Amino acid sequence: MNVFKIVDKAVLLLMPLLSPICVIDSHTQGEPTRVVVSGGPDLGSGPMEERLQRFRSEFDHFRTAVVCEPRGSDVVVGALLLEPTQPESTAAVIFFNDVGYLGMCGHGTIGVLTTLAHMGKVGGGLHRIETPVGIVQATLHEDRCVTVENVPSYRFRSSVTVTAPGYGSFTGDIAWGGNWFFLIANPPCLLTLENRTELIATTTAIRNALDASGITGAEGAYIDHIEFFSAPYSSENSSRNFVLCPGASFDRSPCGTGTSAKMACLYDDGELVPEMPWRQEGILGTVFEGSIRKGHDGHVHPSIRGRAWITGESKLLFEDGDPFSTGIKL
Ligand code: PYC
Repeated sequence: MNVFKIVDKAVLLLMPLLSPICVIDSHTQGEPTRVVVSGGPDLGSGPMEERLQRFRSEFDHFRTAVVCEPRGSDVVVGALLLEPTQPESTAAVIFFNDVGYLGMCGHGTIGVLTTLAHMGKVGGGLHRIETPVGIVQATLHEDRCVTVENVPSYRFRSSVTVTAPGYGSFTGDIAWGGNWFFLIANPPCLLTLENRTELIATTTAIRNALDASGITGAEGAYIDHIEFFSAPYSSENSSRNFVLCPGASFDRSPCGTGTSAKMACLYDDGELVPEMPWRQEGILGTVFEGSIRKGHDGHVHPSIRGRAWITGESKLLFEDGDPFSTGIKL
């Protein structure tokens, strides 16, 4: 299904970013997603990893123009809609933020499907969505919630200790949920919005310490998401989290890929079995309903369910001489 209009790369190179870019904004449980619905670069028709590579090397200015200030901010996750590589897929998407690219994005996938429904491009039911790290299945329900069955997730290493100078030692698990996470059970303070400055500083120091110590995900992958857990504030929920995203922002939602990584760890510990509900509360108190399924491939397939709300439809404009047409790199 062709739901996109693509601006030829040559046009973009001749008139960098002068063409309007149409976006639809939404938030999923508080976390924004900006879907680029037209005016995006032509990344070719190759495999998703190849398109991501091309985005990164030839059109990174497009990423910064769309999500960085002054048109966006560090909390906005962008989603570039692309023609899928397989006919049975509804769409392909590459997620990005102010500092780079995401493998997968749970809240963003809910935002993408809700946006496509808002545009009248898709109806209820099951949709395959291609991402650079694999295909996810997203179901649009009658109540407008979306369930995302994420890519297979797993714990890579357990009980890893790292010392963040000035902040102390932290022991956590390294897990994959479509992005790389370091998951820590003992936060230094309550997981509240009021404590966000301390939480951002501590998780940033932990991420730097992991990097400085050479502690990585599989095949040397940089761990760019740091996640603290505590008991939930609502007795209806299973746990509360705070997630530092790549860069300096924190996830306003309970983080779909972070919840997936957490459920993979719980499964490994024998604390979560297939089909058992896991309600992950985020820093705003909003919830992703999660569960896992054990696939025929032997892997844990996590699902998260949440809802997005459309917040705007805009045309991003680029006037001649604008010193910040490609965004402010903070
Ligand atoms: O929901 O997976 C997620 C996510 C990642 C970064 C921000 N949100």
